[in-house]
Order: sequence, then structure tokens, then C-alpha cells
Amino acid sequence: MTRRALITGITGQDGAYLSQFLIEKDYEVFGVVRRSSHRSVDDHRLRWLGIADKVNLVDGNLADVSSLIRIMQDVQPDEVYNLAAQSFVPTSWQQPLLTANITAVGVTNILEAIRIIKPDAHFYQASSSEIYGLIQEPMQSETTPFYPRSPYAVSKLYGHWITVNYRESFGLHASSGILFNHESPLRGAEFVTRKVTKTVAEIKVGLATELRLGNIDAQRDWGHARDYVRAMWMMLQQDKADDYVIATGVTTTVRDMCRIAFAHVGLKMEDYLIIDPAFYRPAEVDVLLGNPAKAKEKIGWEPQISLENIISEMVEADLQRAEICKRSLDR
Ligand code: NDP
Ligand code: GDR
Repeated sequence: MTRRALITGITGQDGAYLSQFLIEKDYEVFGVVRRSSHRSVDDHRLRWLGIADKVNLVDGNLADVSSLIRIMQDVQPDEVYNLAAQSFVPTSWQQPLLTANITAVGVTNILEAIRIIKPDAHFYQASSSEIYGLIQEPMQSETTPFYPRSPYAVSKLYGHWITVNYRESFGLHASSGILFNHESPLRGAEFVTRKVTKTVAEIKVGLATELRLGNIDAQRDWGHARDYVRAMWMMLQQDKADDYVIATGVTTTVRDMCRIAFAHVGLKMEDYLIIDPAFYRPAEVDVLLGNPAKAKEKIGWEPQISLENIISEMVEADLQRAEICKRSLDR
């Protein structure tokens, strides 16, 4: 029997890579999309991966539990991946209530839809290393205390605990993946790695002259989205649901990540980088460093792609995009 997966957030970075991964495993993939006045439903990331015609898009919204109940009824999924969120940390200070509504309460909405309609479905919640925030231990594991530092992180902590609670209260097969930052050519352009690789490419082809960043001393544990969606799937194949840290165990400053990107195109970061306080955050997460030992031991997951390779792949993709953009401007 073909297995059915339902993905919220299918139009985002992880949703696109997870869809590709599941299609290769012969899943029937369904994705929840919210209506937008300016977008056709076959989103650009799904087209970029060449899978837009291989997924079934269904209309719904994480804020509307009735839409999720209807979708659950229609699709009858074996696995549900909840990737939808207001996921950009700075926006969560501008729109804290919307962030709570989608990123926190939205998790209860989808859990309720599962509990009512399809309680035997395996559920994945996209938890985040942001819940560690103000660091309590040098390397963060599943047992490290949480101290969220933004409305986004507070909302993700709610999503994390409500998933644990539905597992313990109703016996749902609900797992929470505490994923550290993961990147790719499909990363949104507002996140720091993609902002850097996109601007470096634009500088290289003559479309930009400078790169403005905020706190370049921040340290992140960066992995590749392709590695991380594999971990999501592996969690749902276990007999017992559980929570796992997914990380590389290596942390790097924004400054060093940026230097790698400039070096890839033969330029010197110091010639173009401007520190702009407009990009500082009201409260910062200074350093994140994950310990993925439990994931390795229990589900056999390990990352395969290094930060150098991630940044090279991203710069190369952005060089292609910048060349196309430049050619259309030159015409
Ligand atoms: P993106 O920001 O790329 O994608 C977010 C997705 O959520 C989009 O498909 C968006 O749809 C959808 N969405 C937002 N609001 C709603 C809503 N009200 N109803 C339905 N869908 C909605 O995120 P990523 O792919 O990077 O991340 C996936 C998940 O993992 C998120 O929950 C994120 O918080 C979490 N996470 C990400 C990490 C990372 O490093 N990437 C690390 C840890 C956790 P639309 O296209 O319409 O905007
Ligand atoms: P983060 O990712 O907040 O960790 O959340 P982001 O790439 O936005 O920031 C990483 C670090 O870089 C610093 N920084 C800048 N960030 C941005 N976006 N723009 C800048 O100009 C800039 N300059 C410095 C930030 O201050 C920060 O310290 C991501 C999201 O995907 C979340 O959804 C996810 O939960 C976490 O990763 C894990």
C-alpha cells in the first residue's frame, strides 16, 4: 500500500526538500497551502526541485482548525509533518500575536485534528534550537533546560511541550525534532546564510556593492536541510515516538560563515561588509551548539554535509540566479 504523508509548510525550505525525499520513497505527498493573492499554488521551491506536479496541494491554514479537520478527513494520512510556522525570529517581535497563533496554538490545532480524525497517524513537530536561547549548558541536548529569547522561541517552546503532552495524554505517536539551523539554496533570503550568499553573488556579478549585517559574533550550528529532513522521516519510522536534537556538533560565527562565502568567489569580506545596528535584535541568542548523540544512537542519524559544502552550493546557486537577473537588466 502506498503510504500517505501530509505536510504543513510544504512551500517552505524544509517542506520542499521533505516532499522530494518522500516522493523518492514512493509516498503520496499532500501539502497544506494557504491562499495568497500573489502566488499560484505550485510554489517556486517545488518547481525548483522539479516536483511541483508530483505533490497534491490542499487548501488550509494552521490557524483554522476546521480546515485541518477537513483535510485530515479527506487525506487520511499515515504520517503528518507540521513544518508550517511564522519562522523568522525578527518578525516575531513585530507580530508576536500572529506568531503565537500560528507557531504555538497552530500546533494544538493540528494535534486536535489528528486526535479526532486520525489518531494512529505518526506526527512530527518542527521544534527548534531557539528554545535553548540563553544558554544553560555549553552543548545542548534533549535534557538541557530551555530559556527562549524571542516571541518565536516562546511559541516554539509551547509547540514542543504540547507535542510531548499529546503523546503522554492521548498516546499519539508524536515526536518533536529539536532542529538546529539548517540551510540550502532554497533558504529564505532574509535568513543570514542566504542573505550572505545572495549578496556575495550579486557583488561578484556587479549587482551590489556592499553587505550589511547585524551581530556577526553570533554562533550557530549550521547543517544542510537535505540531511535534516531525512532525520524527520527517520523519527516517524520508530516504534516509539520521542524527541531528538538534530545538529552537527560544530558551531561557527556569522563572521566566519561570511568569510567562507566571500572566499568562494575570490573576494575579501573586509572590503564589502558593513555592520548595521538596524539588524541587531532586542534579545540575542549568542551561541548554539547541538549534541546529536541521541539521534545517532537511537535512530542512526548523522549529518553528511559540511558548512563549507553548504555555503559553496548556496553561492553557486545564487551566482546562477544573479547572472540571469543581470542578463535581463542588460537587455
Ligand atoms: P519557511 O519559513 O521556509 O517555511 C514556513 C512554511 O510555513 C511556509 O510554507 C509557509 O507558507 C507556511 N505557513 C506559515 N504560516 C502558515 C499558516 N498560517 N498556515 C499554513 N502554512 C503556513 O521555514 P523552514 O522550511 O525553514 O522551516 C520549517 C519549520 O521548521 C518551521 O516551523 C521552522 O520554524 C522550523 N525550524 C526551522 C529551522 C531552520 O533552520 N530552517 C530550524 C528549526 C526549526 P507560505 O509559503 O504561504 O508563507
Ligand atoms: P535564526 O536564523 O534567528 O538563528 O533562526 P537567522 O539566519 O535569521 O540568524 C542567525 C544569526 O545571525 C545573526 N545575524 C543576522 N541575521 C539575519 N537574519 N540578518 C542579518 O542581517 C544578520 N546579521 C547577523 C542573527 O542575529 C542571529 O544570531 C533560524 C530560523 O530558521 C528559525 O525558524 C529556526 O528555528 C532557527 O534558525 C533554528
